[in-house]
Amino acid sequence: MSRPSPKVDVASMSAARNPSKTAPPTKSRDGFHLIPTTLIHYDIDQTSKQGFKDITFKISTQERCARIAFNRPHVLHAFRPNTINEFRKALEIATDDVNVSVILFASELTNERTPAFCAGGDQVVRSGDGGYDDGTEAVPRLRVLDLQVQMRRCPKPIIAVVRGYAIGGGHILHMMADLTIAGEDAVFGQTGPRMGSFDAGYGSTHMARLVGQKKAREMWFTCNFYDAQDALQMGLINAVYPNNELEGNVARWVRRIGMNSPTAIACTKAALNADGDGQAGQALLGGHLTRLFYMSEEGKEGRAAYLERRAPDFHKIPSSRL
Ligand code: 1HA
Repeated sequence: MSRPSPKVDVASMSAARNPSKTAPPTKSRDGFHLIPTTLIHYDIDQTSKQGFKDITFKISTQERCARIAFNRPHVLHAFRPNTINEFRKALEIATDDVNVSVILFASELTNERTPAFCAGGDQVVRSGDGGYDDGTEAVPRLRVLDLQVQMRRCPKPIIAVVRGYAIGGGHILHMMADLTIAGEDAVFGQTGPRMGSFDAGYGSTHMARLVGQKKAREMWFTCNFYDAQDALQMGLINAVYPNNELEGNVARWVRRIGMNSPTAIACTKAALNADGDGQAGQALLGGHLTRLFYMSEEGKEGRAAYLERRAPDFHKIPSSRL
């Protein structure tokens, strides 16, 4: 089903044009500050349609944006197997939706509970048989590592929007997001070594790539917590805004990224991940490359020659001359 094309405020890019030929260089020349901070309106709510109980899932057609949010405020959005499986399904839908350019990971806040992005694995359903058991899987199982990989392979930028606690496995999910934008009440940390858990995968290695080896060891070994300014300083997050300005500023980031080339973004995301993801990372980057090559004259000549039962003549094509 096709939806109306989004009305992106491209004027905010050219409005940054300065007619002077001698104006001093300035970072505001990028026009970012001109992009509106009006809140994103989500016109499609898929939460009930998909039967989601632990998350909400909405799409804004206008802004080309999907929002997947934890919705277990009574446990500070700690996740159980069902939560993660719903997240995985919503992320798959958002990834496949050609009308979505940016995906937000967030949390639903209520006045009755401390603000939180996610407090990690739900310890109430943690099983002594390895994994977590909420009765939705045949055996104790928590597919959060699969969700992490799915986030890496998603060609669209994922932005974690963090209010309050991002702890344990919840902290790792924000690290796995491509960008993190936080409210000033955000608090980040690992608790595994204090309560009998650890993540020896991305939760360790990606953290070290983000904040460096010393700081990563400090976070894991001490289980200390860090506020939003600490996190910004150590390169764990991208930006901090006053709580009441967070949503509007996230909208600005969404609009800016939504204006940019989806292919350029997908390729740079794959490239940035490739060195850490080994052959699987290179394969993803290679997939983007092959898609582009199939659209080239050189690629098309190979197909045409095969179908026409003749030898290909690649050298007649200017772009083949390396
Ligand atoms: O390490 C892994 C994994 C590793 C490899 C592979 C998969 C993994 C999957 C998951 C994880 C982990 O996530 S391990 C880390 C699990 N998370 C935690 O250890 C954090 C536990 N929570 C806290 O330390 C604190 O709640 C807090 C510092 C975030 C906030 O403290 P505060 O403000 O004092 O709130 P608190 O009263 O503790 O919590 C509010 C309510 O939320 C409580 O429920 P209530 O007594 O009101 O009924 C509390 O029990 C509940 N809650 C908070 N976090 C969790 C939780 N319930 C279950 N599980 C939680 N994680």
